[in-house]
Amino acid sequence: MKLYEAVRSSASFRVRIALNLKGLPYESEVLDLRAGDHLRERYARINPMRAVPTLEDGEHRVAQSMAIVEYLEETHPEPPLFPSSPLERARVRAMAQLVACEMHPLNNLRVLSYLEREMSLSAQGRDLWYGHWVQEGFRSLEPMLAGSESGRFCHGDSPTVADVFLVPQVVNAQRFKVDLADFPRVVAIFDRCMKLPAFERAHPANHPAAG
Ligand SMILES: N[C@@H](CCC(=O)N[C@@H](CS)C(=O)NCC(=O)O)C(=O)O
Repeated sequence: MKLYEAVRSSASFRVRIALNLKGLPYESEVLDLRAGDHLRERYARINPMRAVPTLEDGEHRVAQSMAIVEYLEETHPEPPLFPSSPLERARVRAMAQLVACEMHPLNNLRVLSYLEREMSLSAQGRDLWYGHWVQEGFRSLEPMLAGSESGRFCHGDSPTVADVFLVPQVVNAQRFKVDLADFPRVVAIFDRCMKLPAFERAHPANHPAAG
């Protein structure tokens, strides 16, 4: 398998974690988003959304990190990243989608660049925007982690897709120096995940192409 990715892209980071958790070897092609590699014709033919990640499996390509993680789950079920019952699966999907659908899109590179370039927002204003939406998201997630279904991780005592999506968002928030003091459960689960080699190896700082 081959992963088209970017080192600091949190959506790519999710897929690296899932591949590592499942012990799947893969080749990587790193794109430089700041240089606009993903906007060039060559990559647009690979992924018309012009975003990373894209997973290539033989002659087939899969876009969108949630679709990729679900594809990996269905083709390589062990260890499972989704619980066995429909209700539990719905719970971990809800947490993953809170990150993927409510938080990440508001803080994506193209959105932040648009705010700065087209809306003349200062770097300070951009960071305020970023921090606001991250804190809004974690404010919703924090009470969800108080339920008895949560254990050492977002759901139970082994990592699921919810942790796969949570961890990169926390790393991003740290990069933007967002205050996470109000979210002790989020931070505790993040710390536990980062002790696992699958998460640690996937961290942008540990990427072979990290600059
Ligand atoms: N919902 C997509 C998001 C993909 C995405 O937007 N990736 C970012 C990097 S994390 C990207 O390629 N951004 C390029 C840009 O904003 O121009 C997924 O989960 O894969």
